[in-house]
Amino acid sequence: MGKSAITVISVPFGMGAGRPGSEMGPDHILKFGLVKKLHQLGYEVSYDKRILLPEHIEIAANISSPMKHEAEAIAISSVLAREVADTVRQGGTPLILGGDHSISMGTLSGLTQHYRELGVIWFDAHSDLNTEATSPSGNMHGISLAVALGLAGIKPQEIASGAVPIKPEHCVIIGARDLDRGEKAFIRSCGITCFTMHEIDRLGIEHVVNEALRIAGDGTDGIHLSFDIDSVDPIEAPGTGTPVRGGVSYREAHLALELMNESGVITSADFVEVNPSLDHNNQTSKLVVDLIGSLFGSRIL
Ligand code: 5AB
Ligand code: MN
Ligand code: MN
Ligand code: MN
Repeated sequence: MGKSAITVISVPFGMGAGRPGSEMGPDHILKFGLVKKLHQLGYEVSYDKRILLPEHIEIAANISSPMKHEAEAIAISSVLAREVADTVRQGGTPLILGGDHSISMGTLSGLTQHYRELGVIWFDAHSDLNTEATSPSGNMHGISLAVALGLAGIKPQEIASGAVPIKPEHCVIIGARDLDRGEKAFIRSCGITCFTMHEIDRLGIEHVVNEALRIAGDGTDGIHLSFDIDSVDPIEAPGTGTPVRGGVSYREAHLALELMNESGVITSADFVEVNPSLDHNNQTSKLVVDLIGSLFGSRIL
């Protein structure tokens, strides 16, 4: 990432997840020294933006939808999309702190107003490619990537009028190890690249990340990193609502983000799914601060 100003956007929203707590994520990540770290790395940082649910939302969104809190997730995402689009227009680098992963519907709908051919790296134990028809849980954080790709009933244009869908060939998932049946079918048929834990084990994280950067950068005008903390092994990141064993290690996660920094092609990021109420001694919030540091150029030596 270049040394442009970073605009941190807090999104204390957790209604898209199956259990409460991720709405406390942004305040914890800020409390454990994120701004200081970014300042030390030489960035100008603004961090006073907080996205809250509008008082009146159109609950009428879709009365027959099987999804829980759909209207709320769409409403918060619409506000976030506007803020992200404004940030990009003003030349800032958006760094969004969640919140559950449903908020990335807003991040991506904001970004595509500017980046019409956006590449996306989705770092996650899951693929978040369910639709209203395939979701086993009804939780909005499990359909956000499908929405961004235009594969779900909710369309990016409903979240922000100028938004366009992400193209599947510009989208790379890294770290997957818990995929539902409908998600597997989508991945096989629609042209998304998915590096599961199996590929990380076999090829190594360096190769996987370099490939991801190549694919997400091929014919695109920007690359967004969507980092779900449940990609990291629960031994290192217990503070998350949908932990899955067998995740990327502490060093693999750092190396991945260091490589993304070195590449200089990442244009925005969101870090989501930190749930402080499930954390052990705040280790997950602290880990996220350090991981964001790596993405923005922190080095051991
Ligand atoms: B997360 C599950 N696939 O749809 C579903 O944490 C889990 O944003 C989704 O990746 C996990 O409910 C969503 C079973
Ligand atoms: Mn996710
Ligand atoms: Mn996940
Ligand atoms: Mn999760």
